[in-house]
Amino acid sequence: MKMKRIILAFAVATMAMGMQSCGQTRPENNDGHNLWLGDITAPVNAPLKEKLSKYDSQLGDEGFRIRKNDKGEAVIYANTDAGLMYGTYHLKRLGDCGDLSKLDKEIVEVPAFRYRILNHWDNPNLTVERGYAGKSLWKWEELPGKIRPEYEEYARANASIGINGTVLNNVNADPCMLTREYLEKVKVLADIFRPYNLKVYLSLNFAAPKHLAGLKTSDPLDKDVIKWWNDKVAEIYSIIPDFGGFLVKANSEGQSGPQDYGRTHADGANMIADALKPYGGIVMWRAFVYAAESPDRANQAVEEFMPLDGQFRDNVIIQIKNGPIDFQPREPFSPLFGQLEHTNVMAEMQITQEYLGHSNHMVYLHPMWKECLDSDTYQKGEGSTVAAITLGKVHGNTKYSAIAGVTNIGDSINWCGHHMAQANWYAFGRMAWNPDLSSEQIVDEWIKQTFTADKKFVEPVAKMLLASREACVKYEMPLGLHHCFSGAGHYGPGPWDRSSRPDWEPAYYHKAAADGIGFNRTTTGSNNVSQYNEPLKSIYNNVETCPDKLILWFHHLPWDYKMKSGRTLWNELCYTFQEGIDEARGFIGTWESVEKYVDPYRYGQVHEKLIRQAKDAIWWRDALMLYFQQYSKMDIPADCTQPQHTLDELRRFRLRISNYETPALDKLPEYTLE
Ligand code: GCW
Repeated sequence: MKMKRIILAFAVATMAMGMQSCGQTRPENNDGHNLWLGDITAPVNAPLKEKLSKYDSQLGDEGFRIRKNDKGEAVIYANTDAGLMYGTYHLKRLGDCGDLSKLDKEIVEVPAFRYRILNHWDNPNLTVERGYAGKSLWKWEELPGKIRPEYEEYARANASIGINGTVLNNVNADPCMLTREYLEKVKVLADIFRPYNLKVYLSLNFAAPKHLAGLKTSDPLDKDVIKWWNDKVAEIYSIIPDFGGFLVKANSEGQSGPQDYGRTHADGANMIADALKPYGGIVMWRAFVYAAESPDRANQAVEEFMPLDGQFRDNVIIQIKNGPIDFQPREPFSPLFGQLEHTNVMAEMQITQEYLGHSNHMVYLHPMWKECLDSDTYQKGEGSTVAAITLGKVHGNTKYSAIAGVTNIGDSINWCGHHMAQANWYAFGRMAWNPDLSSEQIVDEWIKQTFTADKKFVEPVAKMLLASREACVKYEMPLGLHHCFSGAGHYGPGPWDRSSRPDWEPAYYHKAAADGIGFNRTTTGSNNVSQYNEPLKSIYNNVETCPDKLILWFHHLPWDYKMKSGRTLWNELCYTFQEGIDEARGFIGTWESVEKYVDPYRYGQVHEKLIRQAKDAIWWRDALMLYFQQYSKMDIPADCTQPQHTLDELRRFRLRISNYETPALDKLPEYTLE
C-alpha cells in the first residue's frame, strides 16, 4: 500500500481549504444545525496531498502521524486516505482548541477499537425507537432518488470523531430492510458514506427467510435456510461491496431467533457468520436476553452465553450492554465481560437518553461509559478492565475489537434534540478512538468547537456538564436503585407501575416493602454477586464493603439501616435526592451566567430545558419518596425541599407518549422552583 501525506501550514492553509473555526458565535437567525464541525470541507479532497511508497505498519490502515517539516509546516502522514482524513480532522481540532503547540512534538494516533459503530434504532416508517430527536434521518420513501445534504454532513461529523461504521436500522428489525428495494436505498447511503470511511451495516430479522421467501422455517440448521442467507449475503455484496455485516437481536423481547427451532445462539450466529466470512463481514450478536420468569434478570446473559463460550465463529462479536439490566443511569458493569474467554465481546453504550431524561435533560454521558470501560473485571487478575477485554488485550483477540453506541441522532434541526446532547455523540466517537481520553478533555474540545473557546464560557459549562451525569443518578435513582421508571416512554417516575411482565415492573427492581428496600443479589439472594470475579464478589456481597452507590443494587436493607455517613438509609435517600435537585437547579444559574457568550437561539432552548430538568428532579424525588413512605412510615426531613404534589396526584398523572418521542415540556407536572 502507498503512504500518503497532506501538508498543512497552519493556520493559513486550513483557511485556504475552507476549514473555518466553528468557535464563533452563531448569528441570531442560526438554523440550529451547527455541529462541532463548522464549515470544514471534505478533507480527503484537500489539495495538498502526496503519496509516499512505504507502508508504515505502526499506523495501520486508519492511523496517522503529524510531524513538522524543515519549514515548520505540519505534515500529516498516513498509509491510507482514511488515515489522512483522520489526521486532518485532528489537526483542525488542535487548531480550534488552541492546542497547536502540541505540534512541537510528533503526534502519532492510531484508533483503539477496530470497529467504532453507531447503532440506529430507526424504523422504515421513519419512527426511531427511543429516539428523541425527531424522525429518522433516513428518508426511505425518498431514496434512492432524492439525496438530502444531511447524509453527507452526518458522515462528515462521524469521520471527524473517528466513527467508522453505522447500523442503519432498528434491532427490532423489519424484514423489509433486506429486500432488493431497500438494499438499493441502502446502497445510496453507503456510496455517500464511503469517502468518509464509514461502512454500513444492517440489523436483520432472524425470521427473514420465512417472511421474505416464504420458507417453512428459519431454522439455522436447515439447508434451504442456509442457502437463502448465503444468496442474500451474496446479493448484498454485489450491491454494496464493502458492506460491514449484521447486528442481531434474537430471542429477546419477542424477536425471533434460533431458539424458536430448538437451536442455540451459537447455531444462529454461526450460520450468518459463515455467509459473511468470504466477504470479510462481521456479526454483532446481542447478549440482551432475559425471560419474564427469571428470578433475576441481571443473571441471565451469563447463564445463557457461558455454556456457549468457544462455540462462536471468529467473525462473531457478542454485543453486551454496559450493565446487566438496561442502560440505567448507573449499573455495575455486566458480569458477562468478565466471564467469556474464548469469544469476542464488545460493549454497547446508549447515547440516546432513554433513561436519562430523553432530550429534555442535559446529561453528559462520557463519565458513565468510562466508568464501565475502566471497571476491572479481574478475569485474568488485576488490570482486566472492560476496556482491555473488549480491545482483545486480555485474551489476545484484538482482530475484532469493537464498541457500539445507540445513537441520539434524528432529523431534528439540532441533530440530537438537545444542543448539549451533541456532546454525547461527539464523546462516543472520541472514546471509541481513544478510551483513555478523560471526560474533561473530551468535553473541553466539544465546547470549544461548538460554542466558543473563551475560558469564561468553557470553564463553567464544562464543570456543569461534568457534574450532570452524577446529578441525574442522584435525582432519578440514588444508592443503586434502578428501573423505577413509568412504562410510558421510560421518561418519568412510576415506582407503582404495573405491566404485562413482572420484570417490566419497577417493583421487581426496587422491592420496597415494610422491611426495607433494594434487590438482594448476594449469596443469600439471587446470587448475582457470584457472577463477578474475586475480589468483587466479596466486596459486593458484604454490605459493609459494597460501595454506597450500588448498595441497593446488591442489598435489601431496612429503612433505618445505618449508612456509612451515620444517617439512616431513609434519610440518606432523601438527602441524596436533595443533592440531585440542588445540582439541577444550579445548572440554570450557571447557564444564565454565560448568556452573553451564546447566541440567543441556543441560549433560550437550553435554558428552557434546564428549567424542566430541575422540575423533573423534584418530580422524581416526590414520586419515589412519597411512594416509599407508604412502607417506611418516615418523614422527609424538614430541611429538604418539600413535596409539591401528593402521591395520589402523581399517580393520577398520565403521560401519554410512545417509545418514539419525548414529552413536550408543557405536558409534564407543574412545579415551582424557588
Ligand atoms: O432498553 C430496551 C428498550 C427497547 C429496546 C431494547 C433493546 C430496541 O426499552 O426499546 O429495543 O432495550 O435494547 O433491544
